[in-house]
Amino acid sequence: MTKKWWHDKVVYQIYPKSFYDSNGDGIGDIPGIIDKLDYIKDLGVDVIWLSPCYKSPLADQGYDISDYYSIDPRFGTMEDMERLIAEAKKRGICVLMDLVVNHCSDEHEWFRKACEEPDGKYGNFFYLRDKKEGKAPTNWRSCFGGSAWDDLPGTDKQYLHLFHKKQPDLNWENPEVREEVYKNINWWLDKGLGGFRIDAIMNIKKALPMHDYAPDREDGMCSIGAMLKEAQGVGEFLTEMRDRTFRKYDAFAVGEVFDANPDAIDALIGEDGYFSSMFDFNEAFFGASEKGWYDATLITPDDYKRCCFESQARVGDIGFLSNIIENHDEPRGASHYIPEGDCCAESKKMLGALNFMLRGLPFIFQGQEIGMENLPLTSIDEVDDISALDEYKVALNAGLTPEEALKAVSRFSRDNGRTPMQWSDGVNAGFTTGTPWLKVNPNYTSINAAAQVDDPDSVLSFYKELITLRKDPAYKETIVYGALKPAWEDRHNLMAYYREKEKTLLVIGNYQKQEQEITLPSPYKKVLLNNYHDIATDNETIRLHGYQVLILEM
Ligand code: TEU
Ligand code: CA
Repeated sequence: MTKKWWHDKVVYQIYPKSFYDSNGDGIGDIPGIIDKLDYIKDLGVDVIWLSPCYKSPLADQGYDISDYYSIDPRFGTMEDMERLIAEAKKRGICVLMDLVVNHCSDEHEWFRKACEEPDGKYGNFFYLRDKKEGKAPTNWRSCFGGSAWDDLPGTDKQYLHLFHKKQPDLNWENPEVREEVYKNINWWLDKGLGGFRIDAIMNIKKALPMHDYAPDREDGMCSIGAMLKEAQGVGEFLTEMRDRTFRKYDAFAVGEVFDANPDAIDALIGEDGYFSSMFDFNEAFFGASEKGWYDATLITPDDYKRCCFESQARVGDIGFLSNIIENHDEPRGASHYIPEGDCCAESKKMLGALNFMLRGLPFIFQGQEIGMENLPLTSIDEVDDISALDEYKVALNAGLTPEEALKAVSRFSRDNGRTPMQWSDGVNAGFTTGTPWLKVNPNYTSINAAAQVDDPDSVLSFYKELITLRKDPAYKETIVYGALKPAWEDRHNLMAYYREKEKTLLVIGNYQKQEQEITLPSPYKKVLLNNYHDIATDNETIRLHGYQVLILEM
């Protein structure tokens, strides 16, 4: 395998709106990120990914872009962005932006022009169709609820939006659209970006001609999954995009790929893949139900282990997954993957280490490194996330009581990852001097960065140790390139695996509160990391404490 500059990196995802507010308007901003670069540097990461901060009406918090060439004034200016890239570079950190090109905003000038002249040039930038007997052209349900079609204002046509109605899908079949996208990507790469995280990218190819699919809920509609499965030829677009943009710059590109076909791994992230890497969502999507969030099955430690190992086996040494326990769309990993009632510093460290040591690129979402947790909801009025608001309705329609529906939504609401970063135990967790745009998690008085930064036993210090270990010249080759082999795979509530190359490392997590004993096949040489101060062992038999995690050199 040819070595690439990004193979050994650790990425930190920033959700700008909730990271740090530099001017007291309650909204995090780019100057705020610059203020915190030393914190990021100190953590040890070398790449930051910014969720969108382009000009946007923020109908979907920036994933609805109205101008790809400017920064939204709420986040700052283009000069701020350039300064961020330069200041990051001084610290050896490179910046990735979010590439959102499946759709734009209905406030983008392309869409406005399409409304003015549906049969003109810009009409062909979107998927416009005539109504079918007065109804939507197809029975597709948008990802955020309701029909994926809405009236094109001022016309008798409808336009397609796989997401929110303020996110019209771009017509990738039109070469002019693709040219616009490539021009924009290169314009940003010329500014010195390291690359992009690519949003909802597998959605760009639609099955044509468009038609109905079997309804999967009582609303008579179907999720877009069936259509996407039928769509053929996305690879042609992705190859073209790669060759016209990323490849020329040796940029890093990580795709948001759901439902990757196991036969397509090589095409996606192999040596000559469309992307450098793609996220592993196997754990995140475990238990999801066609019916909605209210019907989801909760994941257990054994399921978590199985999902991780399944993904690892599928990818093998073909390429590099990007491993996450959370992001801006997911619940907090600590709340989601640790059984209820067991969330504590030890279990958070265990989960962090088990995920971080997998083969692939570790991604850390802002706040994960201090063990931030889900936001307890007291009322649906506290919810901002458009997806959670829709799922609340879905749950009520299915007959759940408002209390039950709120509970279901609480568990998965995308707001969980979007509450302001908890910097200190000061006012608004030190995030803003104004009124935060989204409620601060009340646990900030105990969970915050200031309290952890000088505490060697904190979750934050543990993450720093994990990053230091990944960069240690003695272990780096093994941690980055080594094969992953599961150990004691059938043991209940135990997740363990070897990483093998120049060295043999054994990662062992006791995924439960109770102690658990294991007998090593041979004595270990060295303890590289331990979330407890001791190991109860005679070197071959180890009595693991509850949620103890060990990284051993064998
Ligand atoms: O997410 C794509 C996507 O499919 C998500 O909608 C995901 O299934 C959902 O959030 C789970 O609740 C990307 C972005 O990450 C997300 O923030 C955007 O809302 C979406 O694209 C549209 O741009
Ligand atoms: Ca601000």
